[in-house]
Amino acid sequence: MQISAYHLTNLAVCGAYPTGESMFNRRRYGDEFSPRRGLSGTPSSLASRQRLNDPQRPWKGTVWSITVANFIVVDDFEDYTDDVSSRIFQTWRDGYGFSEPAPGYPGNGTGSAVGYSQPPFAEQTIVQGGTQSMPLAYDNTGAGGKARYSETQREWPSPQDWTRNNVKALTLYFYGDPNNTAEQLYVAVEDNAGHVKVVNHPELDSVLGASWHEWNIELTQFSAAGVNPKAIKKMYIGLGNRSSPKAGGTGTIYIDDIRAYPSRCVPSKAKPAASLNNDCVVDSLDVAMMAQEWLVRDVAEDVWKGTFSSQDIGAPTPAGGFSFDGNTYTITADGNDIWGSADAFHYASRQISGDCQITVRVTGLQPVHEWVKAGVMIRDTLNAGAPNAMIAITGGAGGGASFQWRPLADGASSSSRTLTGISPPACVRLVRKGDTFTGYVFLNGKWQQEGQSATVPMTDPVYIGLAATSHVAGTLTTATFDRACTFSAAELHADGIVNFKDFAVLADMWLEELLWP
Ligand SMILES: [Ca+2]
Ligand SMILES: [Ca+2]
Ligand SMILES: [Ca+2]
Repeated sequence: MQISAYHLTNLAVCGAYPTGESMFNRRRYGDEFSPRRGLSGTPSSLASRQRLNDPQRPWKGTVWSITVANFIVVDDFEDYTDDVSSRIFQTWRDGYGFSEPAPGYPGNGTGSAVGYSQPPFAEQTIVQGGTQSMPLAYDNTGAGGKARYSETQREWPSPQDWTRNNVKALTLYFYGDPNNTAEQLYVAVEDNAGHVKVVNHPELDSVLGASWHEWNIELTQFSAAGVNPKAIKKMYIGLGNRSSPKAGGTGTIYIDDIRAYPSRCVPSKAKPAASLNNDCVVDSLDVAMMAQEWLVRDVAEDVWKGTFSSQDIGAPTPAGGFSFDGNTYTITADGNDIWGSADAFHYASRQISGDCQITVRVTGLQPVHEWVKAGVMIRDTLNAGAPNAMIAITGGAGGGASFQWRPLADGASSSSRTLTGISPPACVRLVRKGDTFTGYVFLNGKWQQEGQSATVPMTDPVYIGLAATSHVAGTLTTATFDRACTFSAAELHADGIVNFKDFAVLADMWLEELLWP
């Protein structure tokens, strides 16, 4: 069952009107379309307006399929222009303010700057949806008070009801930059009685990632703090600490697609254990995925039977480190890169002979560079230019993961980066069979091979273990790992093989659905 959308199929359009509020007053991009008033109207009334392919001159015809997304658009940043009456920083007010139209706005006193100083004022390349997003520059280096945090606010002329259509969560997308100073990203809302609640993003480093991040906030976080969700008057987006400002740094992030959603499928927040295909319902798709894994067995990994020793390879400065607390393996690492003809990184490894494999989950990786790397490696020696093979999670580059290898000592490195959409937490596996090395990423519910296998001759014993490099000489990154990956998502009954016992668990959860919040 599709729960986040209306599907209209093959409806005859009996009456079409060229004027009035209609779905075609809004833009359509890709397969998604955002009605100005969200869920206004019923599927049949929406379908009866106009035909898809010419919003200016509607005619009667057949609508084959329309999907109307099930959310309220708070702001998608598509309506701002370079005209004096509709510039982005006139709605999202910042520290700079503006002079026209009169009487202008003197600025909110914080270190924020919304939009660019020259047209086009909105960002038109780095966008999550449509053709525009909001650049939000921050400068928390000021002398004190408001000059030490950066905030933009939007005020609605009349209070907004954020309970209509049963909405339960606020979602926004943001995009960072590894050159940013890490500052706390927050969203605050204020009701018409002046009650304000600030919600911080859970990760301080979130503004360093050069990719779009979806941030889901349960609306009860605001209402539980006394903010009336039926009368939202202002929304703030900021960086720093607005209640106790302290000196910080600078940077720029981009904001797009601020929406209010009813409960919906958010697999990263909630899904039934037996939904193998990363949606929120247990159905035939999951049976099909289990069939693909049928009788797959767990493989013993001897690497975990010993203890790791750790060292810097290639003499990076400052020195890195390694620790294990019984559950989490942590590496701090400097280093130019693991690439080219010589490497600089931190390596926690042990020696092993013969065919072997290692599987870990990279649970966190501080994104100090888009090519920061953390993953599993098998290496001939501990020399900087040693032959090696590695499957690494990155800071976003290469689709988020790279399988790479250096076949000859002090020779060039090669890589494969065909899988995309990968970010921590992510499971990776490296397998050695003879001189053949194969890298895998666990993606969309199953293990997927990254590119082709590589041939890297090595002499036993080899070094196998965990590796990380910051890719920024002089700057450390922190990578964390654990062993929470299963050999198959279909292993619902934990006995080391996918068989009827796992199917029994799945059948027991048949058509179970879990939405968030
Ligand atoms: Ca947009
Ligand atoms: Ca499913
Ligand atoms: Ca099993």
